[in-house]
Amino acid sequence: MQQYLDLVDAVLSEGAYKPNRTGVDTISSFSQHYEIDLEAGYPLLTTKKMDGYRWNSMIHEMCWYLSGDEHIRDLREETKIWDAWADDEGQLDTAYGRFWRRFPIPEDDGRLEGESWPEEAHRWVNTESGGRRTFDQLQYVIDTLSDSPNSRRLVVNAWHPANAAVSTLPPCHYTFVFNVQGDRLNCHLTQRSGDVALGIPFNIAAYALLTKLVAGQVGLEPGTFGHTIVDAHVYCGTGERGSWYGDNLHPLQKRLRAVDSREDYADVREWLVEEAPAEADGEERFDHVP
Ligand code: UFP
Repeated sequence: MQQYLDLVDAVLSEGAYKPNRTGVDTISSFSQHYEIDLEAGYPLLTTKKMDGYRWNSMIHEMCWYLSGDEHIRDLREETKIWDAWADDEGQLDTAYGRFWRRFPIPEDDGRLEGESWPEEAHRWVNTESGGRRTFDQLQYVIDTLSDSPNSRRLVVNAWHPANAAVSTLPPCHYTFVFNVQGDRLNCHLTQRSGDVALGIPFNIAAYALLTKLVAGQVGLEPGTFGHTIVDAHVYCGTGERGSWYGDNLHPLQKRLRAVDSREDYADVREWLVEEAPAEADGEERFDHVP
């Protein structure tokens, strides 16, 4: 997928060396954007192994998002990708699907004078155990796509400031917006932080799937996926903790580690654009997905 190769190329050529909280340093660049036409086919990368366990994990993760569960008790039967973030009971404080489907509505005392929130009987409002009221953003978007496809308010937001401030892993892909042009359903994703080698290929696959699912639900064709990544980075395996991938380095990262100068990535870029696609022969890239 040319857009992905261009993205990696842009990060390596425009990016700067940047330490971060993980102790594994990155080459990082600001505000990368690209678009993919979903009508041209499903965007599953070939420069990275994406089948078998990885594909399954992506599907089950999406099912988990759609369920709105705040725990991974069902998900962890299928994939280990979220285990590290959850406790023994399967509870975790990263809330993608929970906020998609059950965004907390403040109690009365959160309102300003004269301000109103949807009433209990409203179709997108649910009352949960303990009397907490929540808002189903995904259902709102799907219903509104059917009733008013030209709406410019088709936003789903997974960022809750109070949760994000204390969460072990606040949402990386934190807001998406649907937009209809003709009979095409476009989706724009904003991601605050993107690991170009490991996370981004899954993020692309997941949102392409979501767009196809929603398009099918509301009788539209999947259109363009637009992706903005605020901090787009490649972990270069240097830093006090070395590499957190152990021996499971992406070939791109192996190349980066071999580069002496942190300023000169020209040969890595050349390899990436010219040789990496040819090397994508189904070889096992990672033994596990952390
Ligand atoms: N990351 C992704 N995509 C995801 C996800 C995480 O690229 O879907 F959940 C990466 C981005 C970053 C790290 O390298 O995980 C999260 O760290 P931080 O919270 O410091 O941005």
